[in-house]
Order: sequence, then structure tokens, then C-alpha cells
Amino acid sequence: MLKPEMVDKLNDQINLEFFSSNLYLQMSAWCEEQGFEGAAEFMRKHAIEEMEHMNRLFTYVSETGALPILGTIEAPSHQFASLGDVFQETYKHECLVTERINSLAHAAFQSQDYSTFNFLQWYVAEQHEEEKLFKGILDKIELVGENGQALFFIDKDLAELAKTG
Ligand code: OFO
Repeated sequence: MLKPEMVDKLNDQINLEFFSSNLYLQMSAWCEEQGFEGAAEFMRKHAIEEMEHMNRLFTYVSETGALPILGTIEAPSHQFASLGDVFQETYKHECLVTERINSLAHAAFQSQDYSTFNFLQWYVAEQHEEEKLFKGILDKIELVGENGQALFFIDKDLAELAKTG
């Protein structure tokens, strides 16, 4: 049985995961419009992963007998200065999600809610992967620069990542 404060926190996280999904879906639309098809595919796939993050939380809250509550989801930005800007934003966003997960895990531990603490370990590991993934892409863009040819290869790379990752 979850404490009401924990249910609120988990519901906030459900909301944030929805936002992540919408943000990445919106970014995929921007990429598509700019002709970055690989990046668009990659972001679209990642938007689906974020829905899975949301679902996992939704199921946990529900299975513990509490009520998942879906709130208003903030509209994501739909204008970006460049592909580099998109990936700077993704990395910044993932760092924010990591902070939220850490503070959730901290709250669970402090309140001796070991079931939630244990449940959250998946997210702790996942955030490590997510930060690594987006930082890697960002570093690559910073390394090769943003001229037409460099972007062409970055986009090809992202198309590959979308297939495998
Ligand atoms: Fe991208 O990890 Fe969830 O939000």
C-alpha cells in the first residue's frame, strides 16, 4: 500500500514521462520537416520508449491499489535552431529526468518504502543509459560540426541507431 505522498510523486513522474514522449515526438516532426529523416525516425522511436516508461509507472501505481491520475501535460517546444540544438535539449531534458528519478528514489528510501525504492532501480539504470545515449550523439555533433555534409552523416548514423537501439 503506497503512502498518498508517494502516489502524488509517482503521478508527477507519469506526467513527466508523457511530456518526454510528446517532446521527442514533436522533435521528430521538426527533424522530418527539416529533412533529417534518420533523426526523425530516432526521435519517434524514442518517443515510444518514453510511453513505455510512463506505462511501467502507471502499472506500478495501479497494481499497488492506488489511482494513477493523468494531469495536464505542458506543450513541448516545436521550434529549434538546429539539429545540435535539438540534441542539446534532449540531453538537458534527460538530466532533469535523472534528477527527478533520484529525488523519487531518495523519498522512497527515506520513507522506508522499499518496494517503490526497488521498483525505481530500473529507472535509475535506464537514466544512466539515456544520458549516455544523448550525450554521445551531442558530442558527435559537436565534434563534426553542423555543415551540410557533417549533418548528412549524423543523420545516417541516427537512422542506424533507430534500427538497432
Ligand atoms: Fe528518457 O527517460 Fe523517461 O523520461
